[in-house]
Amino acid sequence: MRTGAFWQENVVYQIYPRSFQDSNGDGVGDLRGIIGRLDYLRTLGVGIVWLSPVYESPNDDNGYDISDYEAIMEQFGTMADWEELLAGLHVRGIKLVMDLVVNHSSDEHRWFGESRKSKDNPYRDYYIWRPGKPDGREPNNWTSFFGGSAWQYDEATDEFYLHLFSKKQPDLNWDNPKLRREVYDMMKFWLDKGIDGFRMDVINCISKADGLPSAGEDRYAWGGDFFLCGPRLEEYLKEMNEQVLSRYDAMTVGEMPGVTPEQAAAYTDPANKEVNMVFQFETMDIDSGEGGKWNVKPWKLADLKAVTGKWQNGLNGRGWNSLYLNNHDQPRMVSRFGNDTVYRKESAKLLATFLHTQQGTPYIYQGEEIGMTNIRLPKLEDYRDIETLNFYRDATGQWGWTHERAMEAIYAKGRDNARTPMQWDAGPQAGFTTGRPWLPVNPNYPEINAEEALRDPDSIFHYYRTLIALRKQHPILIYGDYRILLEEHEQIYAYTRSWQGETWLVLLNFSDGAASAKLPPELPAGGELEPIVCNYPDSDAARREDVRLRPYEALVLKLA
Ligand code: ISL
Repeated sequence: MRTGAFWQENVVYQIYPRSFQDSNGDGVGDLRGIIGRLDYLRTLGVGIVWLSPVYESPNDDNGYDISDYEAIMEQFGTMADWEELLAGLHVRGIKLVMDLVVNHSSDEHRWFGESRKSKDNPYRDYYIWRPGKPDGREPNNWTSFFGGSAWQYDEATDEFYLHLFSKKQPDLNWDNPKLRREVYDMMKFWLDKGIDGFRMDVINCISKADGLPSAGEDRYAWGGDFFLCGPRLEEYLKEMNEQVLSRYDAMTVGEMPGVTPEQAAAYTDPANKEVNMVFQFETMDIDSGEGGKWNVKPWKLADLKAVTGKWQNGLNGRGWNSLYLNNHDQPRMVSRFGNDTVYRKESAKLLATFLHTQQGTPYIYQGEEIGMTNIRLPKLEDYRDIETLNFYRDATGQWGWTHERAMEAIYAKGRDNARTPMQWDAGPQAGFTTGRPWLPVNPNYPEINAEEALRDPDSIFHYYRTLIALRKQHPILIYGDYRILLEEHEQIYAYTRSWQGETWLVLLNFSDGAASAKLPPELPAGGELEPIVCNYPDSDAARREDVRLRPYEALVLKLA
């Protein structure tokens, strides 16, 4: 395990530009909007910004469908605006990480326009084309992440192309060295402009199994076994590192659905020269039942402990964890893992404590730092997310779900929960736009907004500042070994962090009731407990062997 890298010692803040700040009244966030909010980020204390895609895109999937990798989306501004943003971040000591979306492009990318023209076009092999089965069916039975077949028939050449996401997101063919070269050149284009790294979208999907075999006998089936962490993934990551990343001081975080701790330990082991971190999905799956995310089941603290332990221990001493509980694809964490009504503040702070006291790099998703919550939009037509809309179609069609059941699933898991505009103040449209926002503002903005959070010394925002500053001062929070205590406790999540002879104790009451426990006697020697941080004003909750915690109380103590 390495130590001392900037991407280990800083906290990352994710900006979803469409929803962050609009500067020109068109209802869509933009680069100049972000530029106007840089001091807010500096006040928070984050050291790295991850910017979701700002490239030219027809926005079938809000910028994750890119039609020109080296141009800025007109709605967001110009390259000059982007350069000003980069400079504005750097002047404040904040690094910039861009989104790299190269498992697929947009179908409106020039490469795809060429590729679909003819079977002998020089760009044909930039994508994955196959003839249909003799009976006219798709080349295999894989379904896409967004529902339906992962293949789209194209008349011009009478073949199908593969799209693991929407049909406007054709998969790039990584087995083609020419395509890989194009991607590496594009990465250099941005690195040469001075960026500090990449967040790599579904990067573990780039190597598909030879022969693209069907997944079983069903008409359609999830084919993840044949494209998640596929046969040549590590080869391609190493090549990318050798050709591009090793020549810059850049960080990488690979988004990897389905990745295991064993795989991640290899991918993030510095000796292997692949990526610095991965985003795993096991934590995000603890409230998913049979058949995936939409089949919502209540999550259990035991599962959170088990998954967290697997990752904390699995990567310790070898690779490096990324720590997140929400992003632009996930519901708001306070609504999902906390309590967004009575104990919103307490539970948001508890979850923040949990994230910032594990080994790894914490990621904050915009609005998390003020405790933004999920939204319930009354009509399906109010939703914009392609995954949500496709789900509703399949659920109420093929699967026979009622409208009510589908809407409840959307309220719990839909991606637009995270995409409502950032709540800046109590003015019209929460200060996000002077126009009509592309997605409604959450009606709770008069109470939950950044201006109010800055004013209130007890706010979630100021608690995040404290945690971020603590992590900077105390390497034990960054590098310390994790060890769970009270494993069977149903309300309390307790663990220690140990580093260079010191031990800290983290106590988290994940319930809305009071909780108590006896601390195990085998805790490292020493009787005194010095409180470091607590989400309640007075922190006398713990004595040496007897712990009492109030609802959602979070307490970090130093064992002296
Ligand atoms: O959003 C999801 C919810 O569980 C996933 O299915 C998601 O699509 C997957 O995690 C991949 O996400 C990334 O790639 C997608 C894009 O829509 C997401 O916004 C992005 O984060 C395709 O580029």
